[in-house]
Amino acid sequence: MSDPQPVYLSDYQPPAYQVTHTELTFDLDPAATRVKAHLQIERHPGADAKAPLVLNGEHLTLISLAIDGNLLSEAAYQLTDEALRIADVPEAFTLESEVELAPSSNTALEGLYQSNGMYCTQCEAEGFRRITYYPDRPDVMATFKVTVIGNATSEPVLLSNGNPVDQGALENGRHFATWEDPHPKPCYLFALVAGDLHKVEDYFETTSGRNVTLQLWVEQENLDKTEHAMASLKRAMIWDEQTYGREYDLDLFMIVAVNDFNMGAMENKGLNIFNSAAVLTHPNTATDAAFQNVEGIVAHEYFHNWSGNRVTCRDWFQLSLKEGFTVFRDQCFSADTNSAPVKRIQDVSFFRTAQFAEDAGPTAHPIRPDHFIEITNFYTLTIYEKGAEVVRMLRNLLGWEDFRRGSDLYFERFDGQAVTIEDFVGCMAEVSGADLSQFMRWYSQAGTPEIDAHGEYDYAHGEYCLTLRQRTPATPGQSDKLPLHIPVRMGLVGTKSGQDLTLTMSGEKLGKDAVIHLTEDEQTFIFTDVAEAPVPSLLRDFSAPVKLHFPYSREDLAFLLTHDSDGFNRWDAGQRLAMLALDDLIAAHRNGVEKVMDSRVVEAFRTLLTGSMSDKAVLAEMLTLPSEAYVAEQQPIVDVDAIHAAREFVRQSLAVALRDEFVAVYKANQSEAPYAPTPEQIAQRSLKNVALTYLMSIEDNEGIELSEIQFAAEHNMTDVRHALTLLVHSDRDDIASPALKTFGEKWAHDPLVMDQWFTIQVSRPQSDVLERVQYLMQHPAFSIKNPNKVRALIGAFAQNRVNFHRLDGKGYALLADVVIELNRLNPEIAARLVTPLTRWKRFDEERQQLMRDELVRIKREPLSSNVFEVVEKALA
Ligand code: 0A1
Ligand code: ZN
Repeated sequence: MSDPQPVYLSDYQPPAYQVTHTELTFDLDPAATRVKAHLQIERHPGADAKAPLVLNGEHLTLISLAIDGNLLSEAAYQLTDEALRIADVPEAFTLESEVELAPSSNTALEGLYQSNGMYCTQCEAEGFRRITYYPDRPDVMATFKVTVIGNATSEPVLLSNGNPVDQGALENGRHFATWEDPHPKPCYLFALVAGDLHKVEDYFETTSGRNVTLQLWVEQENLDKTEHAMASLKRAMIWDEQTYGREYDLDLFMIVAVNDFNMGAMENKGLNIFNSAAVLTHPNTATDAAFQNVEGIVAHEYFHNWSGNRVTCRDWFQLSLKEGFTVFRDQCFSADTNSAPVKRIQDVSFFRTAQFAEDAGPTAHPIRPDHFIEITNFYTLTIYEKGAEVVRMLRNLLGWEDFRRGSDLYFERFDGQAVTIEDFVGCMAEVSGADLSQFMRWYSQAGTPEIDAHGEYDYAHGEYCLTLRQRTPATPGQSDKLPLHIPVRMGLVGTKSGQDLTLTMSGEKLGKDAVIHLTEDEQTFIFTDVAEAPVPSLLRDFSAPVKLHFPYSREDLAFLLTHDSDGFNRWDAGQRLAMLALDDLIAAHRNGVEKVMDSRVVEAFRTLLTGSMSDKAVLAEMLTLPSEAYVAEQQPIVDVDAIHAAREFVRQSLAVALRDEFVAVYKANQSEAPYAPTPEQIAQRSLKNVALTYLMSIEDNEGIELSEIQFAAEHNMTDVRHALTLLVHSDRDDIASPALKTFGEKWAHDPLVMDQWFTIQVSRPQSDVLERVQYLMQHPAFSIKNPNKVRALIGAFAQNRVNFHRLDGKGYALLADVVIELNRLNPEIAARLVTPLTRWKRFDEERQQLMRDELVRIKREPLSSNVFEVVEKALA
């Protein structure tokens, strides 16, 4: 067998044939579903009259094929494992086909599959080709009419996109429903759901007066977990009307929850399908983080109705066109709905840890890749989150008003079309008159740009001179990088006044907060009339997705921590201060020198804990140390044990020094109020739980007691889970083991809670974790076929830095074993799961060797194209 080959953006050709209308009939059966397709097809006016018709199709058994009613003999077409080719077709015709497929044995969860007995589909990116022979590409857009036939008892509910137009009983206990979607769509937005589902219904009236029925379909036992998602949906609908002027365009909007799903959710037209973890919440079963996640994902999928569905992507290289824009939209929605600074801090903190690592690893790629082997490998943090940062930069460069005008133009001009990133950026340039040609490099250049900055204050002339130098490190296949257009939002904070100083450049007053544009390799910016020595506050609100290096002293950082007018940079100053202390301690640990805590960090924390900071949510973030993963990201070679030891030392030193303050903060933020996922309550709970985390790092008696009480009170899952985690991660197994047992028994019936139960256990730092993972893989609640379980147990274990990176290599071997098994069952999940091993270059030689050995072992297997692509890159 030859290796899978990449496709290239530069090879793009418009389709020779368009499907203008698609009619499908599904006769559902677990092992032998029949799908009849009736396609109206037209040759593209510009295409060669002799162009063959080539349709994608995989894992299908062809039963019959006809053109304009005439059955085709086998000689009239060619069939391979991946395509159906008909050499000679008229200019316009109908193609009828019938195929058979087996949903019950579809463990890849792409195309039509069964989850808990219920039928559902996942077609993005290239799953539709597992349903019928079709030009499975996003630039083929058709209207759809779909009839679903199922058993009236086991599948009382039959759903597809658009509006229900017919339904009725059939012989043998069967029944049918017919759906019509008037909006032309690419086949990746097709969806079908059939099963024993129950609905919660609500209504929404759009600004122009359209009455929309909103339905959330779930299994019966989950009916009490739908309220938050429904409320979130309505908030998202209003927000998109008010913020982007976008209204919903059908009379019905449906969301379905399924247990087996590869990703978070899917924006199928009018019929969003959700991983149950991304939609179901209840105070007793879901944490605050889960509530916020659900709100964001519901909004994300809803926003796709315009950014993705009405205007879609020409080809999959343009994926960030819909994903970057939609993530940016959902981030702004969540910021508006909750605490804006906290949302930004959390997003950036995750981004700098995980996307920076991706950009520095063997699978680094631009937000518009120029080739790929397997598109499902490109649903990445780069395409999504870096894509959103780039859209955010556009918003900041243009200002909201022009950005909104650009967005209006984009939706209006390209409605019903499949377009490119140039089309989007072109609208932004057109309405604003901005020259965005250099900016376009953000789409084609991979890697995280680094800015080396330094500044000098000239007392005599009252001038501050800031020099910025940019470089983007080489990434695989891209050694030479060009300078990018980097907007740097900044201020100069006066060290005497503690206030932002007015920025004056070349005689022009820019205000107290301004954006300077770094476009060259190196540029110097001279600010005049600077009356006092300043500390620069750079890259405010993380104005560009870059690494910024500035030689801040610890005093500078302590100053910014309390004086910066930008909330994000106040937090960042605290993180930088903690990083400096951690760097020293990592070095001390390595050199076997006694560790000494930096008193400036202790004092900064004391100020925070005893000060009058009113935003508790931001305060909780400021009291949280950079994660081990983030610290690792800053090291040239990751020293797993030194990082863990240093971070524990800082935590414990802070807990010892500020014990009483933490107890006081905990007590001041306890509340008996009934649970609500409001920003105020969430802020209070996070602050309280951060304080408890410090107390538990020293196994303080009062901390243990408070954790036990919090666990037993069963007030809400946020508090219960946090307390249980702290107990399980402490050395007090005498308390933790019975608590885990109680929790596991109480929630044995609830898969989403059991996921949390798995994660809590395998993320503890103690050295028994590997054995626990092996043991839990045999637990009845675990199934390797369910992606949520795999993520909760195996994925979480691979994030457990000290245990996954054990020096005997057993952590790596366990992951490789699971990857090998999943490679056969669910290649998409297998390819994601292998990621931690691909980062081997970042570790010491011994670990490098062990990780490589496992990758080589995986490579010897007969691999799916998904795993092949990732492992091949990792070993290159
Ligand atoms: N478009 C969805 C994410 C998604 C992508 C691929 C999937 O299967 C391969 C499933 C969902 C979103 O952005 O939410
Ligand atoms: Zn999306």
